[in-house]
Amino acid sequence: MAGKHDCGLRLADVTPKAQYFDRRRIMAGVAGLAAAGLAGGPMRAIAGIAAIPSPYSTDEKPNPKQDIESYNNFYEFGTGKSDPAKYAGGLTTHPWSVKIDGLVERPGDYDLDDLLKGMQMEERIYRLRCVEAWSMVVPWAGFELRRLLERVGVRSGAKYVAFETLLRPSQMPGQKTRILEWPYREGLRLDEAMHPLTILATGIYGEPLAPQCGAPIRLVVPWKYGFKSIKSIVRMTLTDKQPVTTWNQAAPGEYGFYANVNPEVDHPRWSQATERRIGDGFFARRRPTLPFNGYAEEVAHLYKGMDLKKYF
Ligand SMILES: Nc1nc2c(c(=O)[nH]1)N[C@H]1C(S)=C(S)[C@@H](COP(=O)(O)O)O[C@H]1N2
Ligand SMILES: [Mo]
Repeated sequence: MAGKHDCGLRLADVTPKAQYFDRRRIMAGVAGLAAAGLAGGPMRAIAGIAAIPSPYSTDEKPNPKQDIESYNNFYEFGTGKSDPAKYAGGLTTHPWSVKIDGLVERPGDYDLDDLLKGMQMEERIYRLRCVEAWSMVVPWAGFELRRLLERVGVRSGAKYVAFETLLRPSQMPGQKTRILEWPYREGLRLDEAMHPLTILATGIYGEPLAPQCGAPIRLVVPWKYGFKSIKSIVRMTLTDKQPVTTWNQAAPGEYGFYANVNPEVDHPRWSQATERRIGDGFFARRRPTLPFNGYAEEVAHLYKGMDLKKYF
């Protein structure tokens, strides 16, 4: 997969494309930087979304944008890996509203542009490990979910965050089938949601998310299997009950609520001990899968005392 999208490319090397700048978004990012005292600091991504680098990024080589935007799981557009790229182009992603409700101080239907105002964007280069045993490295642009939760105010008693994807069968042809129960739902325990590794992403390679990647805003939880990283979010609900989640509901014996990447707990139909890195080539050696997808140092403490074979 070498070529012009090949990604020894760092965001700093991307030629600024002034004509593509979403000026409002840039100004929001710059305002955020100034507020954080970082203006003039080591800002890397200037091709669309102003995002500062993060110590949480891996130094593994990111997959080319071409891989990231052409090999997808987004069942709202079909079950094939190339269906999302083929059919998601018609999704209207602006304007976009996110309902935040349940146990919050300031519930409401928030316009996404307003939510993003003043939000410090960061580049987070994370491994993404799908439960199907393939993986990629993605340079996200986004912000910590906890920043948003702090802004809306989590009320005492909240223990989980439930997430929902857009329900719009007219633009999401997969929703006319019953392959899953729609809308797609996911959930996190509150401490998982508040963990600094957990982000809401709005971009990849410093540019707004392609629709097949979950535009305009998606969750990214790098230590969990990819299906937890719900796309095209329209609702977040703070709740005291463990949320019903789509894949757990579809096959509880195969997809747990926790879904932490774990090489020692196999899927009933395949091993989770190794993975195929997209772009490695068909004959390449599979890579060992790491506990918590390599983020154990940051997150293992969240599950202290839990039987991870039971709470898979
Ligand atoms: N709404 C929604 N979100 C979703 C999915 C989906 O089908 N619908 N697929 C999940 C799965 S299984 C994975 S592996 C990741 C894939 O993200 P990517 O296509 O950006 O690599 O998205 C997750 N988020
Ligand atoms: Mo996945």
